[in-house]
Amino acid sequence: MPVTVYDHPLSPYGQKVKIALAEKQVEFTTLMPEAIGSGNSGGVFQQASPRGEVPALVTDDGTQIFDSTIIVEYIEDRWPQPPLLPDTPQAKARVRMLEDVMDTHFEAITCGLSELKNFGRGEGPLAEEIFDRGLAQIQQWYQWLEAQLGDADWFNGERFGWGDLCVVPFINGAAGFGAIPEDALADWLARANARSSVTACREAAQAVAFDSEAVSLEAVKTAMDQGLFKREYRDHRLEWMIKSGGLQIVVDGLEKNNLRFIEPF
Ligand SMILES: N[C@@H](CCC(=O)N[C@@H](CS)C(=O)NCC(=O)O)C(=O)O
Repeated sequence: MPVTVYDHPLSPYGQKVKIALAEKQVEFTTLMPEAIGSGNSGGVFQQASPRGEVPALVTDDGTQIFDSTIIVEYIEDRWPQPPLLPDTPQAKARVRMLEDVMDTHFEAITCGLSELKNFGRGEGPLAEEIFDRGLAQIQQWYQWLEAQLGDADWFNGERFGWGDLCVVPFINGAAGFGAIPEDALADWLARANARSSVTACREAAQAVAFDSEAVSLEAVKTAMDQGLFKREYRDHRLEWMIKSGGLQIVVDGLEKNNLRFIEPF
């Protein structure tokens, strides 16, 4: 059954899905939706993911799924071996809480840092202040994560699994902004990054990040002004920007019409 993942290599959510499929040895192809980030992609992707978010999973039996958590749940049900979740109800719940924290609280920070650094939101000392606040928040989450890991080799328990694939893409993203983990978390990251499923995602992300270095911030800002990007500020992202001091950034984005919320679909 051919499996297609609509994806952007820099999306940590997309990476969760690709790591899960690779760990299960399920073959898949990736497609980058046209005009991703504009809210106007259209086609099969938009049908599968009416919020216009990557990842979306599409198979030739008509399966169309959006949201990384729901997709990984499908993958675990559809291809149960090897299991990605740990065995006990308590351990499963612990992993699901970890995933929720990474998907909402943690990603809100890295997404916000990207808005400031890569998309040119905000300017001058305020942008720098918000950026530093984000880095400090990441350090607090690193402490929480270290406590979650304890003495174990893996967040999932005895073997690499869901508890790890839901953390590693986000920490690699944060490290890209200079938030490098230390001690036990650094050791865990090195172990996780050594897995071929994770290495493949990092290489794909680095290839795109390298390309985008050729694109100047000025060019990105011009594209933003022309409405070519309309970035989604759903849920936790909006909360993060406001609570970290960026209310004016939200107001400016609404005025320039280069950020979006979800409409009924
Ligand atoms: N809860 C969703 C979040 C997916 C998401 O936010 N994806 C981002 C990329 S990291 C996206 O596609 N954004 C589209 C946009 O900004 O227009 C999931 O787990 O899949």
